[in-house]
Amino acid sequence: MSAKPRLTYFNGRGRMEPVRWLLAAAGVEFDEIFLETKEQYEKLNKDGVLLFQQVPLVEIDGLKMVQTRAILSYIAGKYNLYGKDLKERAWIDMYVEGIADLMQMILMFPFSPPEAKEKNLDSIKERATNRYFPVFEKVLKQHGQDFLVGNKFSWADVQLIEAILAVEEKIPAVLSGFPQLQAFKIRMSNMPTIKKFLQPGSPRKPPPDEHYVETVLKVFKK
Ligand code: IBG
Repeated sequence: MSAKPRLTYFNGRGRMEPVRWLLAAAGVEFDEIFLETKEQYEKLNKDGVLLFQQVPLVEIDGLKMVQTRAILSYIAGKYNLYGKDLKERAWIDMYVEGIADLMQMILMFPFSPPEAKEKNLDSIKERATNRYFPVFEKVLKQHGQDFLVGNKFSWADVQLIEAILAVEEKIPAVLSGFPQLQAFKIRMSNMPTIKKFLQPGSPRKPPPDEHYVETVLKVFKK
């Protein structure tokens, strides 16, 4: 049996959360090291572990991987969540990148100043409702299948359920005009690996709080 992947990041969502989601959805257990201090981060750099002096870091199959997209596509390929051919892979990539653009707004939200929060929340709602969610509502309606691509569970499904739940946390009624996405959410939440990840005690991280924001700022303070 090969060793569990080892994830190094903050004890919070940030850029590592989609990696946690994808591993969990694939049914893969992992270990985590949490960055709490500047010294830990400096030591990783001194030891030459971080290719671009950045986390997330994922140690898997003897690789020390950085760059979130590279990490995710490696995991998607390894666990057969990346389509059956190049064209399916292209669709998965397009969906995943679109969702990542929406998630970028959510990632940055906890770091925005209090006076910008309302405007940023409105932007998230506007983009989710008018740009991103309609795409997935339409594709699910058109093909009538359970999953986004190739009638098979993929990385795109995992990213979408993560995004739906993250947007709903901020804007509870956001799915009201999207019946296909409501059904998709229920289907995905009932998949055994995802169901487990959504239960208390799983490695899924809670919404960002002040401690998380302070830790990130402290660790990267120049
Ligand atoms: N392209 C890289 C990736 O996708 O992995 C970017 C990685 C990145 O920005 N890492 C940050 C880092 O290590 C931590 S996540 N910074 C140190 C440096 O010197 O660049 C920071 C982040 C959070 C939340 I937390 C939202 C957006 C970024």
